[in-house]
Amino acid sequence: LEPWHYFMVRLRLPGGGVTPSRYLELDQIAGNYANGTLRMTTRQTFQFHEVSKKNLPLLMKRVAALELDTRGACGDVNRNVISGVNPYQSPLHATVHQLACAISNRLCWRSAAYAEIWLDKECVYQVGIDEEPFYGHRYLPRKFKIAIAIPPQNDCDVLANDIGLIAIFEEGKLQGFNVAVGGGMGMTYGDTGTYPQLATVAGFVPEEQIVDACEAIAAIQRDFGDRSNRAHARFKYTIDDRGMDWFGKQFAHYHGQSMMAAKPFVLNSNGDRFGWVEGHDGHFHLTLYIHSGRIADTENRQLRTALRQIAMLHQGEFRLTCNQNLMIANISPQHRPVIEQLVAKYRLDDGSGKPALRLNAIACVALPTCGLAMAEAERYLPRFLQKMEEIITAVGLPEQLINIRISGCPNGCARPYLGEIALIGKAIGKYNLYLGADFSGQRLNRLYLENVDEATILAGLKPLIEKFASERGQNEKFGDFLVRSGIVEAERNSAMMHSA
Ligand code: SRM
Ligand code: SF4
Repeated sequence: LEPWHYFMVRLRLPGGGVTPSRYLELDQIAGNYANGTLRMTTRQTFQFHEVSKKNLPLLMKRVAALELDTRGACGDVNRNVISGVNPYQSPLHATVHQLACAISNRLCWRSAAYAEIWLDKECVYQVGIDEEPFYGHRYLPRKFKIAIAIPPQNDCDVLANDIGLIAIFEEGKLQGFNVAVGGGMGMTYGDTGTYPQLATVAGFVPEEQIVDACEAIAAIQRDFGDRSNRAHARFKYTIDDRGMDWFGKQFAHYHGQSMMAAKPFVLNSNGDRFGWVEGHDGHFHLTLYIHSGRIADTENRQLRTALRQIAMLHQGEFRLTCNQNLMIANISPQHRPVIEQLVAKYRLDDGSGKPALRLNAIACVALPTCGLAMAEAERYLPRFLQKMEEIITAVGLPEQLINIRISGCPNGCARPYLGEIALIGKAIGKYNLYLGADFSGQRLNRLYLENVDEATILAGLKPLIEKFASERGQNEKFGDFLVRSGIVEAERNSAMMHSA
């Protein structure tokens, strides 16, 4: 008898789109080979959970039959390139989406071993043939992440990535990208050499060079990243150890020319926009709030059934956001009423209900499937939200949006260091409370309370929310208020990580 192992499988889905017919197949795969749920992630793709060893090859073949794959969804390679843009919104958005796919394809690993192992293809490896012209035999020192934002939206938390591309456009025409480097969220408790960090804007690269530029930057990390210590192997440490001047010189060498001076840009929010939006061609797009990205049928809500019904009628696309939510994109005016009926019938959440706190709340998977979890996250979020909603409603602010992030451990899969309020797991029922990020993904938060239970967290937050309600400036956000009123310090560096 073998031990009972099960697997998580994550798709590569650059830019996060699937057709309704593919969605229906993925839903069926989740039912046949996984735990009957689909999980949308903070990097815009689907995960299947609890896939048994027996079902694993069957699942992989079904995924391949959809012309989808899992290459680069995990491992020490470039990961899913994320870009919260909806390509149907405007020609500019479509171009940016195509670039996300082009970067993903350029940095996708090529080894035929994938097909040999999962798709029963014959071994084609020949000595002397270079299967991986970019990655070579050793791939990258660590995972590598790229995101693209179109200002003023920062719905992908662009600065949390190894490479963050910020689109620069004039009169609706894409000029190129400001390129930020060295972002990342993960840290390890007790290891002060590890820290979350926002990427630094290094300069501007014209549109036609951006795919090459990303390859050049990934090659710098491939050649200089730390291969001796995995906790120090992310690109942020490669850059911090050597400095931005060093990076600039390496970039000029690897890319063949220097970056130009960065262009001005403004980012004003890092959440999703919910509800209906009309695109440039008169088609509609509906973004739904999905609690922690989990598509499941439960006693209270038949979400999986509802989305299946929509997929059977919908002729546009399903688009995953970088915040675990779902957009039903490209709905013709004729089809809008039928989608509206299904949204109403299944009581799907289009963001119009109050309190509004849940709309900017993200939790990572954590228990029971994540082997690294120290505390609950996805399963704890509803309870925490309910408690916070009571507090925010009592002070008369049911419409207030606050970025709330919960991660079950300091790896930071919910990008918690960018939460105005964040809980990061320490032990079962215990969290570190971080406060004071901004609302646009451009300021990290600070540790406020360490290793505390729910009662202590709520007792700490209640007076702050009350103070916010009575003393906030017009349109002031909670995180900014905490900084302005001196409750948390504005900026921090790695040395400040462990103190309030
Ligand atoms: Fe993550 C590892 C889930 C986004 C930082 N992450 C894991 C693993 C695979 C646990 C493991 O290695 O055994 C988790 C699987 C849990 C499960 O049961 O499904 C896991 N990460 C997730 C997801 C599903 C969270 C979610 O609830 O949406 C996200 C999937 C992304 C995707 O589709 O590719 C996810 N992970 C992130 C992010 C956010 C982002 O990329 O925007 C981060 C922080 C950004 C960063 O990388 O710096 C993140 N995950 C990590 C780390 C820490 C990396 C580090 O530099 O220290 C680990 C652990 C590791 O790599 O050793 C990790
Ligand atoms: Fe698991 Fe930690 Fe990532 Fe949450 S943050 S999914 S607990 S690795």
